[in-house]
Parts: sequence; structure tokens; C-alpha cells
Amino acid sequence: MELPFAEPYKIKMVEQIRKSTKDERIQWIKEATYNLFKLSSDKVFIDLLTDSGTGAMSDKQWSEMMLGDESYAGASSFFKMKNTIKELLGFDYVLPTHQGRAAENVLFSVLVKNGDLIPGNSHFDTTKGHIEFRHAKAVDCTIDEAFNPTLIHPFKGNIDLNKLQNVFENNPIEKIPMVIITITCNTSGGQPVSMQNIREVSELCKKYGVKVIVDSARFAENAYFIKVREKGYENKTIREIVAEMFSYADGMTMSSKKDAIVNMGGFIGLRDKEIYRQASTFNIIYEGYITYGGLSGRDMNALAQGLREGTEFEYLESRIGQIEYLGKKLLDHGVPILEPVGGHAIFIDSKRFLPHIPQSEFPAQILGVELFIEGGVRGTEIGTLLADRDPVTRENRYPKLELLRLAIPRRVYSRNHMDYIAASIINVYERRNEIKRGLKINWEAPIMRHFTVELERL
Ligand code: P71
Repeated sequence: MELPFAEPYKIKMVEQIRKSTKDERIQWIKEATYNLFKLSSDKVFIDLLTDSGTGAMSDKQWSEMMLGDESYAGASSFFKMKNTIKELLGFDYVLPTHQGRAAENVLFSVLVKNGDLIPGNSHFDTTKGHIEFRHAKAVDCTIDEAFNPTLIHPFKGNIDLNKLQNVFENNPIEKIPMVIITITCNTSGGQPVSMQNIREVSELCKKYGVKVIVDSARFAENAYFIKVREKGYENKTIREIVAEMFSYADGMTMSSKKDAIVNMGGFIGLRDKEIYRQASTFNIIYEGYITYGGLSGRDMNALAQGLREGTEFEYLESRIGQIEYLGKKLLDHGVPILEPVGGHAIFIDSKRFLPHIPQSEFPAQILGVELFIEGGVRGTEIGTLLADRDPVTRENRYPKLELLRLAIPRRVYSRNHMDYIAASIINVYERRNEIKRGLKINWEAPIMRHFTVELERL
């Protein structure tokens, strides 16, 4: 008999989660004005709101917490983190920040000016936010294949080189300080970028004198996909692939809450001393001194250890295998999801799940509400609510994809939980025709409305 797959870790500490009744959940979600962000977490049985900061640290990471050096300047914990980043990712200059968007804030304070254009592959919301806040524009150059939810393509996060070259050719090049490559591309479904694409983007950028900055939140998951999908990399280690990926970049921003498997933290990695010097000033203003940047010494220790564990093949195989397992179960039951499944989440395609509900009634949000009622499973809408209104016309923006994201925290849930999640979704799918209408907005904030919006059933 072939030995079945089993997780490469065992459990030393458990955290209780509570089941509830359907009637309770109907009441709770109504009280939360049909906004999943407004549910207190004790009402959620399986929480798939995000994979960010929700992972389980290892015994080694917890041990590192005890060894943290809390000196204000020059703590040994900083050097442990900096040396690990140099060893694994190759950057000489490192600035710690409290999380990923803080790294963006500090670096963009140096690199982004009013009127600039920043091409990339479907920039993440906070990245776009920090660009637009500086009156610059994020230009999406993702390959067209990414927007077809059923098309199988190994690297749907890739940048279209023709689109990128067009941006370079048709704009003053001094208005384009950098290209941002997001690995994996969260916005297009946790889809990876190939090594070939990273290399070719970097070559094109060199030709035009444009910097390459990698938004690296899920860099290790990206390296895993390169190993298993890209020719020539099957025999390389994850760390060899990681080193090559970053060798094409001038700098990086990192949300350590993902692939460094910590609950809070981030950093910037740079090659250029002058940019590092300028960024240091902003780091001191916004984050803290340059050797802690909003993190405790113990946090930096755990982060360094997390980078090592996050770049181990066995761990990545088990993590991404869990998502593939859930995806396959759903596909076997005909549930429409984004394919191929990405590295950190399943994205349910609400346009095909609830084709009778128009985008103006927030189909992905009502699907999230129904899934919570069904099994106490919490996902997050990536659709019309998140897309927000056009800043000028104030009309709803209707995105091409209307998705419910189920992000899987790292090392937290078991295969039984995956089966439970799948059954909850399949049950909703079987009664999809009973879901006749969506939701309407009763109140919304002028910007980033999805966090606080108040909704009502139609
Ligand atoms: C995710 C998040 C975190 C999040 C954001 C907004 C609402 C709910 C949860 C954060 C990312 C990311 C990429 C590619 C930068 C950040 C910001 N993602 N780049 O997917 O995915 O990092 O959260 O540490 O500030 O749930 P930060």
C-alpha cells in the first residue's frame, strides 16, 4: 500500500473553537449587518478571512521569542533577522517595519512622486493605496489569461511584457521609478510568477533604467510553484529558487505575516545604500529606530526563524497540498472556483455560483453570508464591495471577477477542517437556487467601505 500524505508536524498546543447553531448564526450575521468583518471571532468556527498573521508559530519560533534582545539600538535580534535575510534573500540593507503596508509607506516615501506611474501585476490594495495616496498611478500589466477564471495556465501572475514595454514607450521614463512584481499575485488569486517572467521583466527594466521591487508576502509559495511547474527548476531547492528570484530585484517589501509565519511584522530589503539611507529617515519617522522599526526583539527573532521554516519544501508541499485538496473536493462536486488553485486560498467564482444575482446586489458577499450561516465558516469578499466606488463619478465599480476568498492560515487547520469547509460550501451550492436576492447598502464609509459597510438583505 502506498503511504498516504501526512503533515510534517505534530501538535503541541491546542486552541478551542466553538460550534454554534444555524439559528444563532442567522441572528449574529444580521446583528453584524451582513458584514463578515464585524463578526467577533468567537462566533466563527473556521476562520478563513485571511492567511495574514493567522499562522501557527513553531516550537522553535516560540523558543526564539524567549531569546529576544530588547535593546533599543543594535539589538542582536535585529542582526539575526538581517543576517537571515542576507543569507536567504540576498539583500545587504534591511529595515524592519511593523507590517507589509508600513514597508510600502516607508519605501514609497522615497521612490514615488506626484504623477508617477507604477506598472505591476495587479497590485495589492494597500500597495495601490500607498501609490494613489501620493497621487501616482498603479498600471496593471498582468497577462490577460489571469482574468479568465477557468483557463489553466501555470503562471497566471505573470506580467505581460508587451503591456509593460508600451507603458515604458508611451510615457516619460523619469515618471516610472519602479515596477512592482507581486509574488504570488494575491489579487489575481494567489497565482505565481515564473522565474522566466521575473528575469525578463528585470531585463526590460534594466534597459529602461527602471527599478524592480518585489512585493514578497508569499515569495516562498511562489518558489514552490516554480519548482513544481517550471522546466529546469525541478531539482533545485526552494532556497536556491528564492535566491535566484530575488537576484533580479533591486529591492523588496515584505509582509512577514504570510510566508515568514509570524503574527506581526514586515521589512524592506535593498541593494542600494543611498535609497536605504533615505528610507531610514522615513523609517525613523513612521516606524521606529532603524534596528527595530516597530518590532520587538523577540518578534525579529521569530521572524528570522520563520523565514527558514517557510522556505522548507516539506512545509510548502503540505501547505499548498492542503489548498489543492480542498480545491479538488470542490471541483469534484461542480463548485465553480478559480483555476488552477492558488498558493494561499480558494477563490469561489460567484458569477457562476449565483448567476441570477446581479453584481449590483453583491453576489460574493451574499455567498459569504450564506457560507457563514451554513457552517460558521468565514471568508472574505473580493468583488464589488471591495472594488468600491469610482472616486469621480461615485458609481459602483464592477470588477471582472466577483470572488469569495477562503484564505487558509498556515499550519492551523487539519484535513478534517478542509472536509468540513468543503461540505459547508457544497451544501450552499446545492441550495443555491433558494438564494433569490443579494444585499443592499444602508451605510458606507467614503473609502475602504468593505471593512465597515452596513448591509441588509433584499
Ligand atoms: C490579505 C492581506 C491582509 C489584509 C489586508 C486587507 C484586509 C484584510 C487582510 C496583505 C498584503 C498582501 C500583499 C501581496 C502587501 C500586503 C500588506 N494581505 N502585499 O491578503 O497580500 O501587508 O497586511 O502586512 O500590511 O489578507 P500587511
